[in-house]
Amino acid sequence: MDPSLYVILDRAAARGQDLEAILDGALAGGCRMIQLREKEWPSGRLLALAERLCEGCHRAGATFIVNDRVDLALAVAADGVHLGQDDLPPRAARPLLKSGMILGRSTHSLAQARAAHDDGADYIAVGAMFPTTTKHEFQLVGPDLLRQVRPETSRPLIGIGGITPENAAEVIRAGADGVAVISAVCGAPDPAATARRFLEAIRAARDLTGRRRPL
Ligand code: TZP
Ligand code: MG
Repeated sequence: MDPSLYVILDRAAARGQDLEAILDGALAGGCRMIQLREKEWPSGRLLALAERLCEGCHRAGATFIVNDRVDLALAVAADGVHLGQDDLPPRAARPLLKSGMILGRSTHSLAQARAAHDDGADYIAVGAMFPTTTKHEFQLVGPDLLRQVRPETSRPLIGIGGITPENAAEVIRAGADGVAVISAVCGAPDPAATARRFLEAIRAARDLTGRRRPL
């Protein structure tokens, strides 16, 4: 997996824009990690779209992750599942997954990040980095929490929340291996160009930190 730019496709954030078109743009712009996040539609309604998005990712050599729903991730043969603090904990979800599937975990404190590591999460998302209008009741932890978590794990760390091409470098410099973004790409007039701008900023920041991204 290459979490440098992790684009989260969210129908609500896309405001009527076609998620498949956003996916194509993100992939054309160089993104290689995608998540489907849907908080309203039931899984039966989401299945066909999830299948098409998964196929599109795999054609491009990108990783496809499903948010919240282990059953849907398995049904579409996704590469993994992303679980928040209110979802199944990794130790309960892991036995349900096929071998080799990626399990990502959202965290909002040092204690949660340590627990995610100890529970075997394959990557750890840390947020919110900056204020966001996408997630209600977000906890603003800032890049400072990344700086605290970084020495504790060599697993991929991914910053999330309010990240734009302008502030992505700050997140990488704080120790993230990548940035996860919803509105900056789903709401962009040109998702491909936006993805390119993100990746340029991320690569430039990485050159300065000298940190290699994990494989
Ligand atoms: N978790 C913490 S902040 C957030 C999530 C899902 C929302 C990120 O959305 P955006 O639009 O990139 O700020
Ligand atoms: Mg969740």
